[in-house]
Amino acid sequence: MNQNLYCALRAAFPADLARTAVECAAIEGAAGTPLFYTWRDLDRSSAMMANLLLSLDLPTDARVLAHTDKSVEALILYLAVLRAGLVYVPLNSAYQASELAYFIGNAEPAVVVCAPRNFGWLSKLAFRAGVQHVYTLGDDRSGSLLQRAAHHADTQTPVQRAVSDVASIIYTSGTTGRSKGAMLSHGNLLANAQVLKTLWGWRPEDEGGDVLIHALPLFHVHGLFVASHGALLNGSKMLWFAKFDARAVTARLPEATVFMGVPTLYGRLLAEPSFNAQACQNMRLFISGSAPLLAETFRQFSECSGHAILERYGMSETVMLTSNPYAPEQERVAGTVGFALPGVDLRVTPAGGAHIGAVEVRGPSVFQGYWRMPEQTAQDFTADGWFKTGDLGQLDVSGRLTLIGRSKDLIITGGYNVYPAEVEGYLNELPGVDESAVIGVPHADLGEAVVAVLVPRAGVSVDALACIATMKQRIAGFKVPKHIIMTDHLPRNAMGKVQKALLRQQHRALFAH
Ligand code: MCA
Repeated sequence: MNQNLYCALRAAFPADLARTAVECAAIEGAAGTPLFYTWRDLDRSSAMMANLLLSLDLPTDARVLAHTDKSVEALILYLAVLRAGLVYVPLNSAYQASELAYFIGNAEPAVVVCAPRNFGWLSKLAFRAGVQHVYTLGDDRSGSLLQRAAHHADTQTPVQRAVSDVASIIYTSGTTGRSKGAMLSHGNLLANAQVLKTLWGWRPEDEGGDVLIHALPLFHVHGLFVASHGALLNGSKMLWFAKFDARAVTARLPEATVFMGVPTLYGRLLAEPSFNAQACQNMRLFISGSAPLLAETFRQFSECSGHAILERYGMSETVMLTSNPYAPEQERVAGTVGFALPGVDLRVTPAGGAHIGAVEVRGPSVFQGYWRMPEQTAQDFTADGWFKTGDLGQLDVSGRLTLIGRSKDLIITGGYNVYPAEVEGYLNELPGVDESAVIGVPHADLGEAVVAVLVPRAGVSVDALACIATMKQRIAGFKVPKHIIMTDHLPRNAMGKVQKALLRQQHRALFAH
């Protein structure tokens, strides 16, 4: 039996392929009228793109790297790579040349698909690295990928794939500063999508069906797998937003039933004057993840919308692991991430007798390892095969998990992971900088904001704003410190390790206003 994930998704398409699969919601002031894609469009277009990819005679595990703006065509490209049996490697569209150079060097893709505006520098970088094919894909249905695919047949039988064959590589930054490619298989993704479909009560058409508001980026697990697979595997329509806009999303809530977001999005909905219980009357489920949801946000949202947000927990390496209960009679407890999904084994291994310990997991959606990093992979699994998440947590007697912190140096800002070591590496290369420490401090909108404490070389003056401006030209904006504090030394413990907890404490009120 063909375990290609596309087969399972295609089997869930509605019988009437002429129905709308995706409706692009226009954001106020945006040009053009909303666009509609039918299920037949998804199937035909992904077949044409798959046939284009297959015409290139690529090796079976060839990687297709996508660095594009969010669009339905980018989603169709993902489906095409699945059905062509190749490996999809999505990258944050905010990444710049130095970051792309690393990813292309590490993933060694056979194909790169990029936004037309980046073709100049990115194609040079790609061809120099030995990439054979570079196509462009705009967010306005422009680009060479679509032009070339248009010449190919609109039917294609998904290439035979086994459960353990890699379907996608999701880069998740490493605490040592260099990203690691988490290899997720067709089986990993399908197992998780099937469990969530049941657990979150996705409704069949004859029970009213569902409409998902999709306002997340497509280059992470949350938007690409948890949200898109949820709708696709249920044959449900998506109301599609190229980027989150609280007012525009609120205006469409009355037509929808499910929304997934990071806590920042919930904070912004609460700040939107038109957002209220009436707008949410048709909704049945609001899900939050990717970053901790403040209990205060949970409470305010409940009061304002009449809905208790369902918080869940997952990782790029494991897809979803735990969820607060869906059933109304079971309590969703703010500040907790609920219970292990069916099929997921989860344990907390306390260190030194404390109740808090390292969260370790096993299960069908735990990844196949890090791309070309066997040692790192081995380090991140216990001898008895449990994956070490790097998160610290506490299980109560009922098995409900509360995440308490992280054993790794990580900042989650607006739902994006930022690893201080990577940012420190770039800061320390700036002229006049002796060393730096990057920390996360509380931020009302982003949850945590990236902040740097920087030590200039003796006798050298360094301008903080100039450092930020330079960093913005080198790395993705979300990683760039929102603020840089100059100091003459960094606090260190007896082992000489920078005391980041102390710095976080000292600067925790930086964005308090
Ligand atoms: C944008 N900026 C940010 C962030 N996003 N700064 C810090 N953190 C961020 N997350 C900066 C930009 O660099 C820019 O800076 C300015 O904000 C405006 O950029 P814009 O793109 O307009 O920002 P936005 O539209 O306000 O975006 C904020 C956002 C976005 C909507 C919260 O970050 C977002 O969609 N986050 C979701 C991320 C996500 O999907 N996470 C899932 C990964 P300047 O103006 O200075 O140039 S985690 C995951 O998948 C796991 C497995 C899980 O469990 O879900």
